[in-house]
Amino acid sequence: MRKTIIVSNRLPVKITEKDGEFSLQASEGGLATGLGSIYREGNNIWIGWPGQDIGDPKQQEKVMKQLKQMNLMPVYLTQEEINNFYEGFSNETLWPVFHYMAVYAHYEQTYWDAYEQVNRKFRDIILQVAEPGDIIWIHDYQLLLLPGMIRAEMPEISVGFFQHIPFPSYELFRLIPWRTEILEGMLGADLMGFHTFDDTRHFLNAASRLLPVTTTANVVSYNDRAIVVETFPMGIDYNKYASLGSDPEVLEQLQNLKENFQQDRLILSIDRLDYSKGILQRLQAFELLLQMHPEYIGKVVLYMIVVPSRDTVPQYKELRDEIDKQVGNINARFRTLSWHPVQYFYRSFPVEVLSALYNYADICLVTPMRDGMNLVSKEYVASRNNNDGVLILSEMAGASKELIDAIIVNPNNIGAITRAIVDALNMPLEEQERRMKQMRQVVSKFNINHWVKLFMTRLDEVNIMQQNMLARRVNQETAVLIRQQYKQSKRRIIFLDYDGTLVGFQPDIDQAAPDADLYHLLRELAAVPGSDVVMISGRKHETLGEWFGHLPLDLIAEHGAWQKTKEGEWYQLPGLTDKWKEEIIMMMEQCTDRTPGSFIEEKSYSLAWHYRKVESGLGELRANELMNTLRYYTVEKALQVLPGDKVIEVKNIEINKGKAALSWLHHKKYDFIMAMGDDVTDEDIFKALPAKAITIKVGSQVSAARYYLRSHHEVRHLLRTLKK
Ligand code: GDG
Repeated sequence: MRKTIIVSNRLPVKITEKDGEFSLQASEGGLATGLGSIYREGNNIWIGWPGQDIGDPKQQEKVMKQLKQMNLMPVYLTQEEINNFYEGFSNETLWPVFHYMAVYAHYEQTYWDAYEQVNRKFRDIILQVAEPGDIIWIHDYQLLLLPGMIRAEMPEISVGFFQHIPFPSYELFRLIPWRTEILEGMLGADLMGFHTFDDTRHFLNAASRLLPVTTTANVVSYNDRAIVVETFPMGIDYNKYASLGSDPEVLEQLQNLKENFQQDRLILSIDRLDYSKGILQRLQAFELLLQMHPEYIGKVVLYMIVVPSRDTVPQYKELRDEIDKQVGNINARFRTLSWHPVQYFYRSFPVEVLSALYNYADICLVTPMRDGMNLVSKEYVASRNNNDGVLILSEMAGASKELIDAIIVNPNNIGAITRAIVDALNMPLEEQERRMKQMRQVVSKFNINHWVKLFMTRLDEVNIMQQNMLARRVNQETAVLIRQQYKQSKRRIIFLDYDGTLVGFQPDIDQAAPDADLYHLLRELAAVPGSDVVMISGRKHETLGEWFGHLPLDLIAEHGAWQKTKEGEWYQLPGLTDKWKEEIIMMMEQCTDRTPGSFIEEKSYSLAWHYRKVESGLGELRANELMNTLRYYTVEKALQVLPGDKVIEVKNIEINKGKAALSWLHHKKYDFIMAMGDDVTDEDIFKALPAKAITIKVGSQVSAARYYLRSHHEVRHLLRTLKK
C-alpha cells in the first residue's frame, strides 16, 4: 500500500536518560500535532534525528524498537556531524543568511561537506523504506539537498518540501558559495511550500537567475520536470489552545498569576533564544516605556520567557549574556520593593503554564527581526476565548501577513514599539474585541490540519499534472507511432518554426544562422518523395530567403506576411498596411532609450522589441510597461501585440501563422501533417491544424499542441529518425 514518509531534522520525540536507561516521550510541537494524523496511520513513517547521542549499540537497538512502535525511524548523528552539519552549516551559515543577518554567516568548506554527507545519510535511510508510489514530505532548511538526492535515485517518486524559515531575497541568497547546489537540491521536489508569498517570490527569483530554468507564474521547469512553488502559511492546533483555557491545571496556574500580579498589567514575550527574534530591541522598547511614561512604573510587567537554544554557538551565548545584562539594568533602575519590571526566565515551561500566560496577559509582544511564520502570536490569539487582549506583531514575521488586525510594528523602530505598547495599554475593550475576533477567525480556519490537508492535496494534484505532461512528452513509443504514420503516408507536410525550434537562442539575432547539420537534415527531409517541408517563421523574408532560398523548401516569413513555394517567387499577403509603424516605433524607441541592451527589429509588416541582452529583471519590467502602453494603443487598431521569448512583437492582425499554414493545406490533400514550434505565435498553427495533425511544442509543456519536446536538439533528433 502507498505510504507517506515524513522527514525532518528532528523526530517529534523527546528522549531522556536516567541511569543509562533511555525513555521516550512524544513531543507536543505544532508540526508534530499536525502531522500526527499522517505518520501514526498504517505503515506511514517519520524519519529524523532523535536529538540524542545514544552511544551504546544495545541501547540504540532498544530505542529503535520503541521508536518503531511509534512509527518513527531514527537517523543517528555523530558528535562531529552535529557540530558541522547542524550547528555548523545549518545554524551558522543558512540560518543567518536566510534571516537577513549575513554578517553572522560562516562559509566553511568542512561545514558544507558535512551538510552534504548528512543529507546523504538521510537519503540512505529513506531508500531503505521508500517504495515506488510512496509520498515523501521533507521539512526545512537542514535538508535542502535531500529532494534532489532522492530524485536522482527514484525519479518517479512524489516529493514535497516545506521550508519553515524565510527564503531571503536573491541579493542575500547569492552570497552563499554553494547556492546553485542548494537550489538544485530543492528542485528535486515536485511541490515546494513557503510560509509567505514573499518567500515564494524570492525562491522563484533566485532559481531563475542562478539556474537554466524557465518559470511561468509559480511553475519552474527544470530538467524536464514541472515543479510547483506555492505559499502555505502554517497554522497551529487552534482547538488545543482554545480548550486548554478550561483545563484544571491551567486554571490553577491562572489563579497563581492573578494572586501574584493582582492589578499589574502583563506584557508577555516568548521566544527561543535567537538573534532573529529581536529580544534585545524589545527590552529597549520596554525600558523606553518606563523612561518616557513613568506613570506605568509599578503597574506594568514584562513577562519574558526565553527558551534555551543553540547556546554553544558563540553568537547565542553572547546574546544570552547581553539579555542577562539588559534585564539586570532595567530591574536595577526601575524596580520597587514590591514590583519587578521584567520577570525573566531562561528555561522552558510545560504547555499548561504557557496557556495560563496566554490567557492572562493583556498584551503579547512579538517583535522578531525576521521570522518564517511565528507560532507564538497565533497561540496567543487562539487562547483568547474572551476576545480581549492585544497582539503587537512585527511586520517581519510571516504571521503579520495573516494577522493584519494586530498592531503591526517595524522591530527596528524602538520608538514605534514603545508607542504600540502605550496604544495597546489604552485600547478600548470594543476595539480589542473587534480586532481579536477577526484574528481568531483566521487562526481557527487556517489551522494546522487545514495546512497539512492543503499541502497534501496540492502534492497529489501536482503529481497528476506531471503524469499528464509526461504522457504528452514524445517518448520512444510516441516517436515510433509518429514514424509509422510518416512511413505509411503518401503526401506529407511538415511545418517548422525556426528560432527556438531548429536552433537555440543567441544574444544576437543574426548569430542564429543555420549550421551544416541543419542544412543536411532539411535537405534530406525535403528530398523524401511526396514531402513538403515548410519553414514558417517570424523572421524577415530577406533573411529566410538568404538562408533557405536555395533549398527545396516552402517559406513563410514574417508570420505569414510573405510567402514562397519552393518553385515560386516571394509574394506578399494582399491588403496589408504599414502606416501604423511610425507611431509604434516611437513608443519602442522611448523604451529602448531607457533600456541598455534592447533593440528594435523592423520588418515589412511588424515591429519587434528585443530584450534578450538586457539585465535580468529590468528587461521583464520594461517589457511589461511596453505591453501595457501597446495594448492600450492597439486596442482600436487592427494590430496584435505578441509577447515572445525575450521579445515583444506588434503586427497586423490579419497576419497569423495559423492562417498561413491553413492556406498551404488548401493546395493539396495531405495524409500526414506535422507542426513544430516553441513560441506563442506557433500556438496559432497548433490550433488551426486539423485534430489528426501531429503538433509538437518545444521547450515548455503548456500549449495547445498534442505533444512536447524539450529542446531543438530533440527536434532535430526526431526529424532525423523519421525516415528510419
Ligand atoms: C520555526 C520558524 C515558524 C516556546 N516556548 C515554550 C514552548 N514554545 C513553543 C511555542 C511555539 C514554538 O515553541 C515556537 O515556534 P515559533 O514559530 O515561534 O518559532 P521557531 O521555533 O523559531 O520555529 C518559525 C516555525 O518554525 C513553524 O514553521 O513559525 O518562524 O523560525 O509553538 O509554543 N513550548 C513549551 N514550552 C516552552 O517554554 N512547551
